[in-house]
Order: sequence, then C-alpha cells, then structure tokens
Amino acid sequence: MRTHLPESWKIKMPATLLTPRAPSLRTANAVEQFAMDVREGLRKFPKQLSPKYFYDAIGSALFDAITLLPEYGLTRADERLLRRNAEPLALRLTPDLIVAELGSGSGRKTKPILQAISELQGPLTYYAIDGSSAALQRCSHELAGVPGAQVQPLECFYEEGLERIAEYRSRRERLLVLFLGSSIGNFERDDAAAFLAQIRKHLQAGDALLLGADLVKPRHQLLDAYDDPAGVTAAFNLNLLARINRELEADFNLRNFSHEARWCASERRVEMHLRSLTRQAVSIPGAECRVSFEQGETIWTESSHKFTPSELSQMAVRAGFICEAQWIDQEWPFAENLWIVE
Ligand code: AVJ
Repeated sequence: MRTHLPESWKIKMPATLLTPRAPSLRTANAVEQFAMDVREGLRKFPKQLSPKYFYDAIGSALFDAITLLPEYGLTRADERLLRRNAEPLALRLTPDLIVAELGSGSGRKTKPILQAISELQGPLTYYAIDGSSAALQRCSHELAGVPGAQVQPLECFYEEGLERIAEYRSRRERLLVLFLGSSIGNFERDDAAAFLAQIRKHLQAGDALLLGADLVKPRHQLLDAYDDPAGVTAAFNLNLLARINRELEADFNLRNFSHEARWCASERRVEMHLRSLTRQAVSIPGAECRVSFEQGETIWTESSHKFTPSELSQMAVRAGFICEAQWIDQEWPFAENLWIVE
C-alpha cells in the first residue's frame, strides 16, 4: 500500500532563489491544501493522513519533546554521529563546497558539520531549505554564531530549492546536500528510491549527499520509541486531529481516539495509527465534509521505515551514487551515509 509523503518534495511555488511568495498568499494556499488532503485522505480505505501535517507549532514542540525521551534514541544517535565524524566527513569532501539541507529543522545537528567544513576550507554558504518559516528562523538563529558560515534560508519545497541552488551556483562550487534525521524513512521504499534519484539529477561530479537513516532494531525497542509510556508520541499523533479542529473547525473528540504503534516486519517499518474507540461521526466544515468511523476503525498517520546498512549501500548505487562512507552509532543503531557523485 502506498502512503502519502511524496507530494512533500514536489514543487509548491514558483519562487525565485531568495524571495518567497507573499506570506498571506502562502498561508491561504496552505490551508486550502490541508483541507483537500484531509478530505481525500479520510475518504480512502483505510483512512490516512499525511505525516507532514504533524508539524504545526504544537506538533513541532511535541516532536522536540520526543527527541528528549529516553525511549527515542534516533535524534541523539544522529547528533552523536555528526559530532564525532564532522572532521573525517569534511576531509573527504572537495574544496569550494556549498551546503544545502533538506528540512533544516532547528539546525542544531548541522552546526558541527558547518564548523568542520569552514575550518578546513574557509567561509561557506549554507542553504537551509524548509517549508516552515518558523523552522527557518530557528535554524538561522541557531547557526548565526558559526564563524565562516553564511546562512541562506529558502522557504520552499526540497526539489525546487535544490533546483535553484544547482542553477545559480558558480561552476567551481561543489554541493553537499544534507538529508538527516531519517526523514527518508517516511517515504514508501519505492518513493524513497525515486526521491534519491531526483536529488541525484540536480548534482554533478564531485557533489555529495549525506543521508541519515535509522536502522532496524529489536521490535520492543521500536515500539517503545513510538509508543512511549509518558504518552508524548500519543499526544504528537493525536495533535493531528486537534490541528484539524483548529484549522478546519472540525469537531474531533480526541478522547474518542487512541494512539497505536505497530511494527510491520515484512515492510520493516513502524506504523502509527489513530484508532476510533467508538462508532462516531465527525464534521469538518473547513474541508466541506463529514466523516464516519466504525468502532475500531483506524487512520494511518505515519510510516517510519527502518534500514539495514547493506540496503543503504544498494540504495546509493541504484540512485547513481558511490557510497563513500558509512558511520554507524553503536548505542542506537543509526547510519550516516556519505554518497558521492563521480
Ligand atoms: C522525524 C520522521 C524521523 O519517523 O521517527 C517521531 C517522526 N514520529 N515519533 C520518525 C516521529 C513519531 C520521525 N521522523
């Protein structure tokens, strides 16, 4: 079955490199798009909603809280690897590097990489590509103190940002693309392959991609990470319904739904669902629809695919890269993959 994510990297707006669309226009379109996706997703069977909508202000704060949970080791592993291997990474890259990050987030884990590169080659430009202006603001703030790194926020979808950067860079500049935090895990495996091939299309010889990917680990560990006993992940998942209430004036009663995490061994992924505890109907005026739920019926809200180290090397080759290095965290199996274009 196919989920929903790939639209997140398709082109959203005809922006020039550095001038995003007028905010009012963007906001109106974003709500319209949300309404359309909610209506379509809840018409499907099984019902589904895109994980890209988790990240409003509350959802982003809840995600930040998730990254602090002892059960959720993913972000700490990612940060550890980047901190420990920033120097060997910088040494493997060619001079005259510019850096572009897909989904900049807070920018915290990017800091050591930019530091290591600028220490080696001198000043560099860092393009942060993100659909959220709040994230871009936080990221610019976080990285403002890195000497030698000039932060350039790009508020657009990934592919458009990459296209612009590839188009406008000077001929001698080499590009390092960062796609961290195992965001790749949100794609269906085929869509992930297509996405990576798409990134490759914008790159030239000497360019590189650093891909962070969470690895397969024991089932109980994954279930604890995605269904923590304090209920933070449950709140993160349920907030999607709360957001529909807030932005589309819906009347979801959150107490009538429960959070569920499942490990699907055949697909090697954790799935998150919201289960309707009763037979109920919900109206969503902002999306011009009314939706009914059977007791026990679920909404599929996210898939987080997990990888094996060798699978990641194969993905590199299939997307047209050479796997230059792979760093694995021993405490929480997670892989940082450096792929280059020859
Ligand atoms: C940000 C997509 C990597 O899949 O682990 C955390 C999101 N979902 N807890 C992940 C998430 C539930 C996270 N990613």
